[in-house]
Amino acid sequence: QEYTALKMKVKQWAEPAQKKLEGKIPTDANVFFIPATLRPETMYGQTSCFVGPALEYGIFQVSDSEFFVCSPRAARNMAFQGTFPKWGEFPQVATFTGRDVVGTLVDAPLSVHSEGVRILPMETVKDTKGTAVVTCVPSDSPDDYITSLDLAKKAEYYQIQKEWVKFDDILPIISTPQYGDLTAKKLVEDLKIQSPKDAKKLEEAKEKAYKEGFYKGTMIYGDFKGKKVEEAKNLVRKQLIDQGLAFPYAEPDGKVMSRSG
Ligand code: ZZB
Repeated sequence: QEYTALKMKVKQWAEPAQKKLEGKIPTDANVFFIPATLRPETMYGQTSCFVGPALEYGIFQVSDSEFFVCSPRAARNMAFQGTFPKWGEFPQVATFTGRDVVGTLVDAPLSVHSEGVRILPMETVKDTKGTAVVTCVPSDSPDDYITSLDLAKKAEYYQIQKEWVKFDDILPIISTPQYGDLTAKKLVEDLKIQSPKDAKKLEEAKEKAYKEGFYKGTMIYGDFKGKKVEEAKNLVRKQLIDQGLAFPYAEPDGKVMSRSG
């Protein structure tokens, strides 16, 4: 199983990021946050995009006008997968922490939120997996659901604006026999998950959501409405890649191979 690396174009930088970037990239450059996802069929339901506030991120130059934001580890991997023009090279033009980019407004391809979504902090993002950028789908990812709930409840503590979380009415995109139209919400409630730090329960919820969603889920939103998730997954992925909105990304250590679906 391979990740889909999504291209979320920056529309407006948060101020601290803007300052660190000054003079480092052309003013008309296109910069993209690159979340790695295993669920391309859920992209309609994106409401925000997470970074680890304490983690280090780089801006990497892909061409004269195109730059990617992700962890240096992920950029290195991409450099051996043909993402950058020169094999093995991943020119880094700027560095910042996740905290610096919180509040940045980015485009979320396929999302109902066509006005864009905000970069928000998620303490549990690991920089040993994917790109350390995680797109948030609270309808189908228990981690995203509980983190969004926590951010909305404690906006002040997290130094964000409550409106940035977009948690008020979550769009149902996949229906499953066991968990209904909002799989993540149902599992968080059933398993009594209280906080984004309930790691063990969240792992269980994620496994259950993956299984039920992949094998029993039906799309109830988007271009492939009515199709089984098993089939829609690759159709949405291909559509995103064909439109230049995503590209394949693999982890070299084979960890992602263990995941079915
Ligand atoms: C959108 C999405 C929608 C995701 C969903 C999941 C679900 P896994 O299964 O452990 O290999 N992710 C990616 N990178 C990271 C990271 N560095 N730290 C924390 N979380 C990360 O993880 C793959 C999924 O975990 C990815 O797919 C991403 O969230 C997140 F409806 O993207 B996903 C039931 C899960 N549903």
